[in-house]
Amino acid sequence: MVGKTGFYPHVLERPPPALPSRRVLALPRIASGKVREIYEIDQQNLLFVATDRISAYDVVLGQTIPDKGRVLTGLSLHFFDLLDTPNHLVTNDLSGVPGLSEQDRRELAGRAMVVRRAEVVPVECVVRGYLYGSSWREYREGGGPTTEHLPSGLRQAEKLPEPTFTPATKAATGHDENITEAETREILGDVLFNELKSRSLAIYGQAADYADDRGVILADTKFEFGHVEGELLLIDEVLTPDSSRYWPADEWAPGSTIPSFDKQYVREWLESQPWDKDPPAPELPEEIVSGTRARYIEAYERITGASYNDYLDAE
Ligand code: PZK
Repeated sequence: MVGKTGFYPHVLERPPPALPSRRVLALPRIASGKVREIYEIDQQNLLFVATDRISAYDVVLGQTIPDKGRVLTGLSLHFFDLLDTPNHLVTNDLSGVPGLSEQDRRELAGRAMVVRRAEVVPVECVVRGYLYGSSWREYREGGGPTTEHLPSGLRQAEKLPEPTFTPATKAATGHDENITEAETREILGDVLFNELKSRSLAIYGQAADYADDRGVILADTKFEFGHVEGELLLIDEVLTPDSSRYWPADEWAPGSTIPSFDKQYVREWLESQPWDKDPPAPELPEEIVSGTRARYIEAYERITGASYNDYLDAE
């Protein structure tokens, strides 16, 4: 897609400061993921930070993608605003966050959000509109938790008759594990299950229609929810390329693999290397880093319809 619609020289002209891979702020860190971190501000509020780290084949690479964390945060903010669903966002204005140095504020600008601290629901709310990834593997191998409600005869990447709610849990290995509807109801109870399913399907439907209008397919996505004072809020990052599978509509055809918007460049280069997918991954050449950065920025601009430079300038 970048190859067809071009690079963004006006964006690439201004290389941003690269985010050091794992900065420790003077705030307690309460959670650390492969590419994101959560710090405690106070009893009610957390600081959610998207770093520039990137993972591929479940391995965090040694190089960062400058601006990736800002692109993902910009997309989350865009969708929190667009979706009419209660969420954990308090503000992206960090001026009221105590204990940050001037350097912290510069580095965090555009990549951090103040969010309400919630009681996290222990199930990943995955919605799929297309048959791909782990669901396609289950289907091809005779069926599994995500294929319970599917007809036979579907092909890889085929559009499902209707979007499906296919929850997963964080297994001890750190990998997500798909679970059946019965297992999910066991964990959540029927009332919460039904609420999460209808909220997740409604949000997916709204976002998929929105993406469709921009020539982008939202193949699947993963939501997380949490409770604050009895209210069920959408939390975490939302509808980013890290939590979702976005495809350029003109590159979709059922019956084959589809190149993903953002990481395809990295994956194809890694595939061309003699590497067994055990860490560490081979070092990315500069042109793969800059090409991947351009694709994240293109994803931001295509999905939001706004200029990434304008996002940076507003921060
Ligand atoms: C929370 N995670 C997952 C995300 C990580 C881990 N609003 C919230 N309140 C309480 N807890 C969480 C959230 C949110 N969002 C989310 N873990 C805790 C996660 C990012 C990085 F290391």
